[in-house]
Amino acid sequence: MLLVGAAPPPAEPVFPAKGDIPEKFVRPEESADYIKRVVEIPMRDGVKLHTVIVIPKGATRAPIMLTRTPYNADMRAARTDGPSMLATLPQGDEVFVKDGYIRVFQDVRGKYGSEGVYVMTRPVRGPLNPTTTDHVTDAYDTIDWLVKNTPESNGKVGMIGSSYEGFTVAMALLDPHPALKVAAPESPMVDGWMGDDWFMYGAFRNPNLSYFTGQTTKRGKGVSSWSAPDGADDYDVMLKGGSTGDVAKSLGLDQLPLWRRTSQHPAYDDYWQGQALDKLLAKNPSNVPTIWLQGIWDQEDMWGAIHSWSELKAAGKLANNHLVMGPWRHSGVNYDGTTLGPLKFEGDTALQFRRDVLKPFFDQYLKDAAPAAETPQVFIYNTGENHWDRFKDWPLACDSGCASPMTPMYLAPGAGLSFSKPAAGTDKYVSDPAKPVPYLPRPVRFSEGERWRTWLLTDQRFADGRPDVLTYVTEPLKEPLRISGAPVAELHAATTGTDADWVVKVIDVYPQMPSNPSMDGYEFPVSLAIFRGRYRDSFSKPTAIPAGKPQTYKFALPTANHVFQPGHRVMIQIQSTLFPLYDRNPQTFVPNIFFAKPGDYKAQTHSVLRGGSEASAVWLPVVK
Ligand code: PG9
Repeated sequence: MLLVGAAPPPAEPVFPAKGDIPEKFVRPEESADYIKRVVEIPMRDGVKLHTVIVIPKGATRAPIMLTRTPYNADMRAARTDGPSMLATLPQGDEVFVKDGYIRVFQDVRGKYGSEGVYVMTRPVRGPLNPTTTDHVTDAYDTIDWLVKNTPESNGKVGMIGSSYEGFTVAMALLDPHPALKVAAPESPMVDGWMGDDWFMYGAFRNPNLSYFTGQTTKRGKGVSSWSAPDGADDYDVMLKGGSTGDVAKSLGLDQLPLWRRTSQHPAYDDYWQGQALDKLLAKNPSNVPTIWLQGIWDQEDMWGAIHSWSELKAAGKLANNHLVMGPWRHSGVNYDGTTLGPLKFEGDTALQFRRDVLKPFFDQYLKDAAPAAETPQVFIYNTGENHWDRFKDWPLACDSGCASPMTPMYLAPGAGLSFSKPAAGTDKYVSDPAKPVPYLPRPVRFSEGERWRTWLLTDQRFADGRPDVLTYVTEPLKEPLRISGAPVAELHAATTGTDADWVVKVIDVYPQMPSNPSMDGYEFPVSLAIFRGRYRDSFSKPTAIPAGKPQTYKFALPTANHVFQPGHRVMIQIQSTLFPLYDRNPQTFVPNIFFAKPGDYKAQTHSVLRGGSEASAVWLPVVK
């Protein structure tokens, strides 16, 4: 508001005795188009949680959108420090801000401004949490307070958030407050062992060491532990560092309960199973309309959304649960979705989703008289044809209960691939933990944000010439080949060692692309996973691999909705490391790989069997 006829400020000497920075500066409320109310909301145990409520000026009967965060609520509600609510709140909120929503960010207990004890992704009350509070109760108490104390609201709350913030949304669904009318867990961290953040099928993600210190050395922003000197290659740093346990110790992580706990539970034991939120949700399904969403190339939480949705579907709760998978990196839904790595889309796919699907969905349940949104049951980007697909169900192909069965693509002689079972044979490679296959072309630096965010889309040509990577490829396709579901790797393989990791990648090999030469010959990873061999028979009870005896390793790769176009080729690559992203398997069975000794790391020959009765294949969810 323009102040007309304002009195001049008080007289000021030519030299300010206390300097030019006042003790406090308060922005006049009139200059902003919103009110920021900072409150400490009491939980049932008396602990107060720091909460920032941003209200459009003049709001009445406005819906509330709540995010509970370990990443600093004050900061989350202050993208810029300006007078406009649109600029103050995150990019992903814009469609809601433009329509008058009230936005709330809250620090989870024990982080930043909130009181209480912080426990990483605090488990639900029970065997893993003997206290009286968890994210279920804290969300409940917060919503209860908000609807009673925000007179500008209509008493209806939606929860939204990505990753850790998505985890807190999913937790709230275990016992939702009646005012929680809609939810969007975005890339929620749901199962830390199977594929979200900490591990993938038992292989540990080394950059977590830095996340552990960043999150748990201080109530506020923690220390960054990463030690690589400028210009160094984290590949070398991690290799010289020894086991992940050695590196953790050298960085001081022995002082952190989170590291001690994680390193004492390398297998999928009760500790991890008791936190698997997809299973907990299926046992206590809510009626809250929910959109589960994640990026197709989510480099951090590839497990949570799709598995939560699938478990809820299996529990008969399809009606109120929707699935969205966009062509995004981790949390990409909240940013610009026009490009990703080498891919260029038709328009901003993230904005399209937020504006055309998410916002109408939230409106339907949160606004007083909003029309019903036509929310697709399943909304998945087709990454080969470059458009959104709407489906009534998902996947389109699977082992049983789907429109199409899975189709095996067998490893064939001469580095080929075949839909029919070939004659028996073997391919071998030496996997040497002293020279692990990198996950990105070297030098690798964990601190390079853009490379981390797009590593899952990296051209795999850097790997396929290596002697420790098996590469199989089809002839150029004559017809389009569509896959809609999760590919399943079925390897029959032997090793001279007693443990091994297996990495399987499904790759789309581009032909010459005259109109897009940067994609000429690009080996584009459609879906890939790493699997720790000791867990082939049981995730909770690892066993040594009998040296020289073929074993079966069967595991699902991340979900894909992709069309391999005519002229493209399908490629499968098999290797045993994605270093230094994942910790090295010493290839000698030891009780706990975190603490393997230098002498345990041994080069071993791995043999992958083709054809005959032990025909290795990748089962593709082919849709005719
Ligand atoms: N992927 C991050 C995370 C979530 C939960 C636990 C640990 C890390 C995140 O982006 O929040």
